[in-house]
Amino acid sequence: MMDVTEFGHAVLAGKVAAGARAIRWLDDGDSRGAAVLRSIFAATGRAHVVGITGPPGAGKSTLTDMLVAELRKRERRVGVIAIDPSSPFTGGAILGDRVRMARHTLDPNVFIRSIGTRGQAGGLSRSTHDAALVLDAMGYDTILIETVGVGQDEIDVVNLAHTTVIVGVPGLGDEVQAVKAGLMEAGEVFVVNKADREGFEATLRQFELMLHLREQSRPEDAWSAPLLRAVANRDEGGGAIVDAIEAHRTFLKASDGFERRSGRREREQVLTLLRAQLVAEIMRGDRAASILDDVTARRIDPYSAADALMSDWRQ
Ligand SMILES: Nc1nc2c(ncn2[C@@H]2O[C@H](COP(=O)(O)OP(=O)(O)OP(=O)(O)O)[C@@H](O)[C@H]2O)c(=O)[nH]1
Ligand SMILES: [Mg+2]
Repeated sequence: MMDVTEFGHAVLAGKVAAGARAIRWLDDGDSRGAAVLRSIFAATGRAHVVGITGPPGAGKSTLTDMLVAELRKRERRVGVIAIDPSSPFTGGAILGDRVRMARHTLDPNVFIRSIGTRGQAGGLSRSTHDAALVLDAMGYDTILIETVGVGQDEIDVVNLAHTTVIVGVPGLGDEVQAVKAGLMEAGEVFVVNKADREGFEATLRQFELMLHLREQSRPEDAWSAPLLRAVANRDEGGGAIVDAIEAHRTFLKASDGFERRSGRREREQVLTLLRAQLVAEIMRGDRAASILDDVTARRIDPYSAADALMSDWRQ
């Protein structure tokens, strides 16, 4: 059994087994994960982190697979983090993703991990971020994070990225349309996938209009988000999407945007960890549990309960 320092070296040397173990430890909250992270952190901050998001079934995994192929043509080393959504739309996505990305599993320059969301309650962005750091330390140049754009957790995950690709498709119902409106704010590269499908032109025009309105509403924005088309299951459109992703990286690098985005992410991580530690500490012990019972029984209101817990903790 390697000690933690050796693990750190193995991660930095790009050893897949060590990386996978470190990600698992971090995900489980095992203290060895934090120790490995400590020893690799200084070497991180190089990878370009790219979020791929959109409604369920939009073809995100198929598209991710296509982007991996395109990035490999350009000799980039690629890490992929697929979020397995607990969303009722998409149960069992992991197996599908494995199949969809199967052509890359033997490529030593591609590393694919799935992260589960069940029972994570807000911890999804933390474990995704940790996994991205490990992949970064392992020397992957580009890290693609696939997530379904349905909930706040998923939007938080997208906020981890330097560059976000929003994937739309023809023929979405009103419900998903609303989700899309929320996502429109976040993206830097837009793709309408399934360009072979009926309704494609109409969807493209909707996106054009939304992007036009978006540009008008933020005249100070120097990045003009491109709108691209793809037929991911036929490997069509990947070149232009990777061009756009890399152009955005160049754009960020031309100012201090790249470091600023990563820096914001790390600082938020500190706050996330602090919140978790503080809550755990404050809630330790029987008295905290009995105050919560009092809230359940409506003997004390939540504000008074929080005040009581804080003042207990301060003493
Ligand atoms: N016609 C057509 N089908 C596509 C295209 N891209 C993907 N598909 C199919 O759409 C289905 C869903 O693709 P996925 O890649 O699993 O979609 P996803 O967005 O990752 O799905 P979830 O992760 O479950 O939300 C699969 O059957 C794909 O083969 C496309 O461009 N055209
Ligand atoms: Mg998928």
